[in-house]
Amino acid sequence: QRIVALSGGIGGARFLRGLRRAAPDADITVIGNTGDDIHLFGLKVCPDLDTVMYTLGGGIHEEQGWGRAEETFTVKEELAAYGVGPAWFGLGDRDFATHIVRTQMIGAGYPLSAVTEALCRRWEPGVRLLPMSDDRVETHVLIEDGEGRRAVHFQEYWVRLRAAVPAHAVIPVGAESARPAPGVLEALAGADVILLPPSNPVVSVGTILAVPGIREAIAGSPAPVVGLSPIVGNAPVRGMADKVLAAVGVEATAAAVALHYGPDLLDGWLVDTVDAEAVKAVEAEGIRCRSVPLLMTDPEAAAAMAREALALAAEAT
Ligand code: GDP
Ligand code: FO1
Ligand code: CA
Repeated sequence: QRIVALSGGIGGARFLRGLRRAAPDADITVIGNTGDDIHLFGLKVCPDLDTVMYTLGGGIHEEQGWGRAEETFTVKEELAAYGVGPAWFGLGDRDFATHIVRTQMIGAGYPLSAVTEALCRRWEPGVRLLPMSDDRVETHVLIEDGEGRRAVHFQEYWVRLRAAVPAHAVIPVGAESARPAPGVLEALAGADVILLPPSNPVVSVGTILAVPGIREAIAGSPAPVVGLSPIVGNAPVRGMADKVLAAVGVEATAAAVALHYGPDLLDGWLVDTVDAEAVKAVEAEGIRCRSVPLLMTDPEAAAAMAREALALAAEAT
């Protein structure tokens, strides 16, 4: 069975760990969001690709959900001693090595897809991890603060400002001219099942879908497309999905997210048992919907969610 999943960081990565457990013999390709990528200290940082790679490779800081386990921050402290920032973004020593290798390879002319493959040779995530594109795409958020209305990098909005300022728009800068990375459209064309994990619908899945050709390939695929709600009980389980959904005019409910993706994209949708009342509204739009437990409290809970998603996909075939 060939499964293709789109993924952001934490929500996607934890789901994928469950999927690998639920379908150990499947051939899994992950299309990762690169709109969160940021250049710091001359280095290219890819938070979502790294979160997937570290989570599936056993190197993640489990409680935090991003970054490396057993991390230290000597380099960051030394940079701060030189007065070199930004101080608001926490890059650890172990993590720095990943960004150094990545930046060195990019400087030598390798595309991000080849670099990601090389980094994964160490981590052996058990899935094929592809960036959505080798071209630079950067999510910016139009905010309003003391300095007026301006666009900032997504990481500045989220990490420095903690999403505590009003967000008026989310712009995937460069997406319109980006091309899907090598292997992305081929994987979608050969998929038996396409999954949308409970990733952020705007700044993770939305950014991937904004790369011309990807949404079209998914909507046009004969394979069943099943998604899982990142919204449980009218709030994100963690993160700022409610804020960025509001910025694109979508309510933070499990049903509204399904309708935002739309019946042209989705064949099936899973909502949490606390959102059981959403099932009717989603099915009325022509999307099969079930309510099942959707909290990834441990890898087995994530595996149970993956089994439900695959069962719904089988029904939709
Ligand atoms: P990010 O890039 O690190 O923000 O990660 P993703 O975009 O992949 O996932 C973020 C989303 O995961 C958030 O909107 C959360 O609500 C969602 N999420 C996190 N943990 C859970 C969980 O246990 N269950 C569900 N249903 N969603 C979750
Ligand atoms: N998230 C934070 O809240 N604070 C940080 O200092 C931070 C550093 C960081 C470094 C590397 C990395 O891969 C991820 C990092 N994250 C940090 C997480 C990241 O900003 C976001 O959670 C995702 O990009 C959200 O989609
Ligand atoms: Ca992300």
